[in-house]
Amino acid sequence: MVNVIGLGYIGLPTALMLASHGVEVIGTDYNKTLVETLNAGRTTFKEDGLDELFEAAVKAGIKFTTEYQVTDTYIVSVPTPYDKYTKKVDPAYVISAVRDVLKVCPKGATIVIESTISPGTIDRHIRGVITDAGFELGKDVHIAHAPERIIPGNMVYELLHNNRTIGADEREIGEAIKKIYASFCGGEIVVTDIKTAEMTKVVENTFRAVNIAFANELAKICRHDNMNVYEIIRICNMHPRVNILQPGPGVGGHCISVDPWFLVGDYPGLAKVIDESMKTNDGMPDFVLNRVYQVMKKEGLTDISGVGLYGLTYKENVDDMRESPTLQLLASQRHHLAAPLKTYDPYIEKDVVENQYHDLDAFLDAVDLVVVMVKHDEIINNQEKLKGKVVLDCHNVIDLPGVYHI
Ligand code: SAJ
Repeated sequence: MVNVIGLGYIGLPTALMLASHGVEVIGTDYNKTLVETLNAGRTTFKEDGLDELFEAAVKAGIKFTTEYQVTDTYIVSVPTPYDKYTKKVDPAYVISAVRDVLKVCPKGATIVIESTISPGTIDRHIRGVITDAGFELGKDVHIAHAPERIIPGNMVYELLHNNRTIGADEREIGEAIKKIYASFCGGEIVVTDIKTAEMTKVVENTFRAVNIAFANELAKICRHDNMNVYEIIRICNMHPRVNILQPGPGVGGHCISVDPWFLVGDYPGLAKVIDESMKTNDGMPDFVLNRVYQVMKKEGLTDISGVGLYGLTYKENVDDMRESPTLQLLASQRHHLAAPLKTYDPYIEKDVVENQYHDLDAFLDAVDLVVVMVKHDEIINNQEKLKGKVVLDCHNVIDLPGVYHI
């Protein structure tokens, strides 16, 4: 039996996937309300295919509880925030989950850490917790790292098809864990050592962050000298060895806007390109705000309360707002303006900010200038509703005459 610890964005789909592919699974989370919701037959966030997967897993017998189980395999999938000052990973949740596992696990058990951690985290923070509790590593308890790589918005597909990496001290343990993941994962599963597995995960997200920062910097250069960044990137990407990502209003989510900082925090003075890239991406919401003022001036608009931000989530077609560029923009404009800008997002039903609308038409009626912060399908499919509005399209998805870009 596998005990999945942490039933959030990654732990829940992973537990469901295992259960619906014949592995006996119990999911544990210390959040009582979350466990109650799952036991009442409801999922806790929106994701394509998640409800169907949930149904299949429940049919297969998955259980949810707040209790840690006595078993031979644990998969720990708890948050790993970063410390905003030191830029280092904060392993507190992982440490406390491992401590709790050690209270119940039998001898010979394997603890798999799925949470993203910076290279050396297991050496520095986890091995000591295990030995301090009186367990001999590699004998009483085995440790492995199996970082997830799925993308929100396409999680179910990517769980089934992505390649995976498993880091372990002993080959046999790596192979045993590989077998468990291979129950559902059709991709290649590479077994390596723990530090390599830790580093590869962080490097993948850093690669994407640096590439997006490059695109954002190009957008700034092109804006400065009146060139079309989208056309330039499109043509450059026709070269067989060039693949530039897209500029945007900023980088959000809990991965690409966070993980690269681990390298900056751990290797200050070495991770220079990464440091600059993160600053470039973090500066994009302010760049958008400046662009809003430029557009207003050009259009003769004087009332900032007529500006509306379309989209609150960190990217399209998800309901996750962590580190969202729109929230970053609202936080930075708070100091300049009396009232926050108007916002609307079809995926956010709860009131999370002031001046938030819950209906697209009502939102559009209330504003003169629409800033497309998130390219949800809703706005792409309803772009005729933007006719007559001034539009600042931060993603180059609106095909109407006179649209402004970042
Ligand atoms: N973004 C751009 N330009 C682009 C692509 C994305 O500005 O061309 C922005 C998005 O709007 C968003 C942010 O970047 O704000 C991040 O979105 P994303 O879709 O690139 O990635 P995430 O954070 O949803 O998921 C990433 C994925 N990592 C990689 O693609 C290398 C995913 O595979 C990881 O599993 C996930 O991080 C994670 O959990 O680490």
